[in-house]
Amino acid sequence: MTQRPAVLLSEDLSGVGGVSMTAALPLLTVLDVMPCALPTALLSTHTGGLGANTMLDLAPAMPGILTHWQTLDLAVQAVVIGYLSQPAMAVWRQWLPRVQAPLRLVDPVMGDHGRLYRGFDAAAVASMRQLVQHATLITPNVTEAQALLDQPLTAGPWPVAQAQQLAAAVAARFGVAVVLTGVPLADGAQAVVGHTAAGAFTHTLVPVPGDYFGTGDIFTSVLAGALVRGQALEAAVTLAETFIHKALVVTHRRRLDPRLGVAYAAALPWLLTQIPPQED
Ligand code: PXL
Repeated sequence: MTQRPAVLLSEDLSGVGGVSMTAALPLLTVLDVMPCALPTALLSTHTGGLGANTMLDLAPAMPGILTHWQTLDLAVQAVVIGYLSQPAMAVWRQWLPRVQAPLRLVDPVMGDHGRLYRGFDAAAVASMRQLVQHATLITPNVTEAQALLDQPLTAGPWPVAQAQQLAAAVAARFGVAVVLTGVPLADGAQAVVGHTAAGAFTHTLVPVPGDYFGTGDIFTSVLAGALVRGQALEAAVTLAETFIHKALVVTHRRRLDPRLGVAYAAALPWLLTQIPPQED
């Protein structure tokens, strides 16, 4: 018997809103890896504009789940960590150094557009600074990169050179590869800036209007899946960007409520042509 490469995915399960697990699990499955889902909290919705969400913290259950999984001989090729509340962050600060996986991808979800999300404060940022040191790759947006570096949060727009410096500074401080996402540029375009020990790259894209929830979670899932399926970092970033763009074009054209996430089904056939399922 063989196994698909396992991707340990740990973030919240928000029932409504198209973020985190609900967005990520189908994508990992489509990319023909085996998601191992470790929800960190159960929320009625995400925290961004759908009213008074409930939140059940699942952090106390996480060590037991991880301990059980260690007995299963899973071929864990990647750990992918997204939105975490502080108790779950504390669990991962202890466990991430112990998990053997070639890719440890932390999306340091904390804020956007120059502001921290509801529920995040200086203590959460300090905890995240410790966690990202144990990652191999992180995918902050500009606000999160500034928070990690203890810089004042600004909304942009950004000159490309300054965004490249920001990515380089985060990479140097935490000793990780960085993909800085969603950088707003003065001409209305957006940049994605990669900075790794092996080199740097900058992509610019024309953004789709609207602020759709789950975009970063989808980007990270496709990136992780593509990396585990053997793509090089820059190619995997291009794939994730292109997928999200195609999905957003359709979501926008259908006039879907941006608070309810991205309707990415129409972009899946394209994704499958880029990374087809394995046959044997
Ligand atoms: O998509 C990021 C995200 C994930 N999970 C929760 C959120 C958000 C963004 O607001 O609230 C619970």
